Amino acid sequence: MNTTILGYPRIGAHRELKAATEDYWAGRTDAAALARTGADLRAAVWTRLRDAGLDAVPSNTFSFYDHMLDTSVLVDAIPDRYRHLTGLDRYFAMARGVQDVPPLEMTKWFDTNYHYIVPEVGPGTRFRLAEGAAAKPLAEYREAKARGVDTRPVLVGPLTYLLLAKPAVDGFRPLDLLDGLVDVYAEVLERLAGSGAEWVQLDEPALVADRSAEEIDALARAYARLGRLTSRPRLMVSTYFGTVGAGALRVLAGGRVEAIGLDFVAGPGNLDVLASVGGLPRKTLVAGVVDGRNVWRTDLRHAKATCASLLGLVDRLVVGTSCSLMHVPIDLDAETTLAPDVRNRLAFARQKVDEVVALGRALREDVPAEATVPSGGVDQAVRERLGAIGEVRRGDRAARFAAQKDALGLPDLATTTIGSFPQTPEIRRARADRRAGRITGDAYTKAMKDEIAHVIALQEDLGLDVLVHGEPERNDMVQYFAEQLDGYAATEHGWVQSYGSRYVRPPILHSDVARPRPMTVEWATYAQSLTDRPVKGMLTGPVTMLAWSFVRDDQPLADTARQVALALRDEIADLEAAGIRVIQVDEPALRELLPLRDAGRAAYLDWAVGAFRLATSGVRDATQIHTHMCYSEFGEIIGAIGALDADVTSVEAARSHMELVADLRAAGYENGIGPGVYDIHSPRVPAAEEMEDNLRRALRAVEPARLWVNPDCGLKTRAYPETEASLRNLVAAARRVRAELTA
Ligand code: THG
Ligand code: ZN
Repeated sequence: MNTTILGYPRIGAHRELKAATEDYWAGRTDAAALARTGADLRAAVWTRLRDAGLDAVPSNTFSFYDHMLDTSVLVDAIPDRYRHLTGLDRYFAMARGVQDVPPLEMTKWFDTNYHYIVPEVGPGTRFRLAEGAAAKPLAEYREAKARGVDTRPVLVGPLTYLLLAKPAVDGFRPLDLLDGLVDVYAEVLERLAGSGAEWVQLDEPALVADRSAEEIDALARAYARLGRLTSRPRLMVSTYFGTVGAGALRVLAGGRVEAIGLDFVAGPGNLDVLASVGGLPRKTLVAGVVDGRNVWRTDLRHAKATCASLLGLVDRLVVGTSCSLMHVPIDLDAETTLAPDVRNRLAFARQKVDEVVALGRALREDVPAEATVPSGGVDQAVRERLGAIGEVRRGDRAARFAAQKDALGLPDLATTTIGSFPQTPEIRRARADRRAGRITGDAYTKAMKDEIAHVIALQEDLGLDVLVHGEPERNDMVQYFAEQLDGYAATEHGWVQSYGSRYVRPPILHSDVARPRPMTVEWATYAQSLTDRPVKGMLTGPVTMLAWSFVRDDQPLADTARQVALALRDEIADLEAAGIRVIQVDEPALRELLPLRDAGRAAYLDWAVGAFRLATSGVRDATQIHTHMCYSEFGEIIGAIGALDADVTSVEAARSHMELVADLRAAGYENGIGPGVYDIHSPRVPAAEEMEDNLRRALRAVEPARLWVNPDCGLKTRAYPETEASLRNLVAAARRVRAELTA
């Protein structure tokens, strides 16, 4: 092989996979129809990749839901609660739950916006190779071969699989199951060899995070065992999303695997690590020089130079992508509305395959490769303003607390919601009609204002203290702002899988960011005009605006974050001037961008916190800044929460029994806290007593004036009946606990 890619999007150019799975779940089609769509999608990818001229085409990159879940099924890591089910029913039950059986947990795949289904393994887990279609790498290899494409099956490597698994019982160590798991992988490899597979790709992205000596030993043991198999395909171990650890690379370089994949985009340190272990004089290096995670065209001349600098260090060089292309949209050619100067800078999955092929040819034939020097549009005014901004900090905490108490007159245990209210079919229809030009701007505005008036009246009736306008005008909290900021472009078809059948269409941040006009002021002031109670202005924070977009790579993320922050700072000033007294700046993705290695974390948190403070520090003491985060385990970032210096922070806490409140306090956080008192991710209506218990528990760690009462996230995915009932109980709970405190 001379050229390859590590993986390709599986959702289909027209989101065929989403339609097929959702039709199956709704009972509109049967398993055979779903299987047919799967087979068609796989065949289309294999033939496309072969016809594009790649020397080696991956298989088993398809999935009906998630490749980690597929791996759990492959090795029969099925928790007992799903054992009574079989086949697809069992598979989707593990992903989504069924009546009375909750699903497996889902979490972020490294630092991407993709979510995987977390394996659950414990003392009772006995790995064994699944049969038939569940032995998916085998089935897909044979299926591709029958269609005339000899592929390289891709498996999640055994070490990464166990390092990402969750113990079924406290104290259990998944890595203790390694030997049994490797036995199953050995069987898979033998069977693949028996079917004619020449290569297999084992993905070990866990090797780019900090790893203990024990974990490196486990790596050595696993690959020594697989390497010794007498009948097996050649082994390619791929790492991606960063720089591989020197210890891990030394093990792989000295071991029996035939090829190693390194990411030269997210892991610029890989060149040094490679040199430090003496190169790979007897192995193949798959050099990931085409970015699999971002949408920019590759500077082929630069990539060719990188490859050339590697040639002396390795036996053979293969040109590849930095990681699977599943993280980028499928085809730039499907886009019709992008400005030419932006479009010229872009490459989606299909175009990136062509880049890999072109680069392979340029190296082989030693012809010059085309240089692309990407550069975003410059907004001199924005740069000058940012250069002139000095220290960003708000006034003294005690003074702010007093000023806000005066200005807002809120009770102890103040009640509020996170921001969005249910997005009814009528609201979605109005937005779609507006996009399609079926209704006028005025009719759209009226529909939104009617909804806002309804949400305000409802909240007054419920007795909430700080109201929201409900965000009916927003599709996605990032897309909404991106559409209104200069420097951002939207795609029409640029879907990327987020989890299962849920996809996102990340906007593209290509140039300096500026705010041509206010973005939320009209809706917020309209809502405020309907009530005497404070209405929160609602914004998305700078880190989340970057985390959920494709971001220019021609300047440091920190600089781009400051530009977004400046636009938000202006928006906040306008909201304040228009009489909005409480402003929430959400940062649900703050933890997501945390570097995988310890070494980069302090610098990241420094700019992330700096951007938040730049956005929020321009207000008077009396204006209250809130923030919201969608998780309950803060881990490495808990200290940074205090540094954000928001007046109130709401978090998900219902499922952790409010322990988080004490954790935050212990980490030095002293401002207001709104631990979610109920879980909005299910339609269940919690009793007031349950929420009262949560509040009493929280009060052990925070004083009543700093405790806020709210659900754990926005309500846009819920329906009105359960939302109304739950919020009624929430207000009742707050009132009862307040009464206890004064008694
Ligand atoms: N916005 C963006 N990224 C995100 C989230 C978000 N990443 C993390 C998390 N939230 C992912 N969660 C979801 C939840 C729902 C959907 C997608 C990601 C979803 N998507 C619709 C679908 O596939 O049917 C399409 C939505 C649309 O029409 O825009 O429901 O909140 N950026
Ligand atoms: Zn949330």
